[in-house]
Amino acid sequence: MGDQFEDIRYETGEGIATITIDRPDVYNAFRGRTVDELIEAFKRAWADHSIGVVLLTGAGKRAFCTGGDQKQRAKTGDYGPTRSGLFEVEYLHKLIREIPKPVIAVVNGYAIGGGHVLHVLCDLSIAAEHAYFGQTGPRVGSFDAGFGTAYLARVVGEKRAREIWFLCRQYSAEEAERWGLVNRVVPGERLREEAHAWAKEVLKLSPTALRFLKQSFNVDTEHQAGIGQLAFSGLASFVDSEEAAEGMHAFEEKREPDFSRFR
Ligand code: S0N
Repeated sequence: MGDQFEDIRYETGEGIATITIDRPDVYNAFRGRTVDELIEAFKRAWADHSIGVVLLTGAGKRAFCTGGDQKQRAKTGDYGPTRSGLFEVEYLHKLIREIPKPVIAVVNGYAIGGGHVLHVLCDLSIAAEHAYFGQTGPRVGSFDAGFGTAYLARVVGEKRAREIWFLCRQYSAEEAERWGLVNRVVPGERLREEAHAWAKEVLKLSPTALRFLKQSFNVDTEHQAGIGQLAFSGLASFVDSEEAAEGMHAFEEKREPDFSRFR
């Protein structure tokens, strides 16, 4: 992969690493390659001693990230080729938690499905006023029942987390702020500036203190990685089922799925 990123951009300056998912044609949905590149970028930011904070965002104004690339999935039944042969989104989740530097989600539009999980796992989230949040798995034939459920419930509470997954609605940035799902909402044109201001505040602080604090926050929910492992094993079987295929094809055909025969 070297320096050649195709699906993301990786930029550094003034102590900040900015990782941008750069697939605006599919609303910054990720395929296997995207996940590989995100992992590489987070590792670089971890290893680079000049970097104190990481910003994760999406290209364009429409989407932060809309999760797994459903067009790729409809075409090949998976998320496309990867370096190792594994689709390593679970490892990406762990990396966002484990990189010992604050990670800020800069939510510039839709944060949906697996893209919603990415922002939830970031330490802080700053959103544009026009951003929307939600999970879609039960509509498109997938689920993230690890950090995607358990950690989400820690963030917004059980009732709200269950609502998010059981109804698959979309929530406005204003509502997300009210629920404690994001830290701050600003007009879209001020998003970048606001994110940089937060990053600069972080950069004034002791990196060692921040490292210990982040790790101490993580300890309390570390067991959720095990739940995630179990859930991803289940998902690997589920995605090959007729039920999951109904969700996948419905998205591709731009129609409502009909799961009634699977009840
Ligand atoms: C974001 C939504 C609500 C925006 O709606 P809007 O504004 O009406 O725009 P659209 O016309 O729908 O979209 C614009 C163009 O972008 C394409 N597009 C959008 N999202 C995706 C996507 N995720 N994949 C591929 N293409 C996407 C549209 O098709 C459209 O293109 P054109 O103009 O060519 O038709 C709306 O777009 C929406 O609901 N998007 C889908 C969100 C979604 O369901 N995401 C997937 C959720 N699931 C996951 O993320 C699970 C993946 C996963 O985590 C996983 C992990 C490990 C192992 C396995 C899995 C697994 O699932 O298999």
